[in-house]
Amino acid sequence: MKLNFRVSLLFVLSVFSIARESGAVLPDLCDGHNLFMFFKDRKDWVSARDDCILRGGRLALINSAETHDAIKTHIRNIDELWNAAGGGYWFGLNDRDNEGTYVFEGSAGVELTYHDGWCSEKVGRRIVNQPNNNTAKNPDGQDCAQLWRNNKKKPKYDFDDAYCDNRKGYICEIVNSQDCGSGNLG
Ligand SMILES: [Ca+2]
Ligand SMILES: [Ca+2]
Repeated sequence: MKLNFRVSLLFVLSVFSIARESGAVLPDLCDGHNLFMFFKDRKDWVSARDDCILRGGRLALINSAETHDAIKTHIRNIDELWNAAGGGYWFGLNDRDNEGTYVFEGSAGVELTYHDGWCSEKVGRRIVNQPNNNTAKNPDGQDCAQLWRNNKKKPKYDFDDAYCDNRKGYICEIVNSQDCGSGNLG
């Protein structure tokens, strides 16, 4: 079944003032039930998670090609989102508790079942696949997932595990949002 993703350009800001006390106002994305909110003020992963919770949501759960493609298209269509702050956008996927076991934060331990989202690229003759738990800059490795910009000319926004302390933009998701129903201005 094809979800009806719609861009909701939120011109009636008063309706959303509680959810938007801080952070730049950027166009949201609605899948008919859940509202995906994009933020370019850079935060580390935990701070981004906490901000999403304060807004009544969670870091986004992206566990299907459909959702991933809709978000990628949304980012590509909107100039402000194209240049990701910090080189990518945090979302809810992480392996902080158990290395190599990826779950979604705020989703009662929902595990990753959509594995095609990970970035895979050719570097010279090698294929580099994410997640790689890179320890070059931190011996603890990489335990928080971003949608990785990855390429200046043709951003991919595929999944990459990154250092949780890095400061990036982020995507919150409000489940069954009232702003995502008949009141949506999309
Ligand atoms: Ca890891
Ligand atoms: Ca990585």
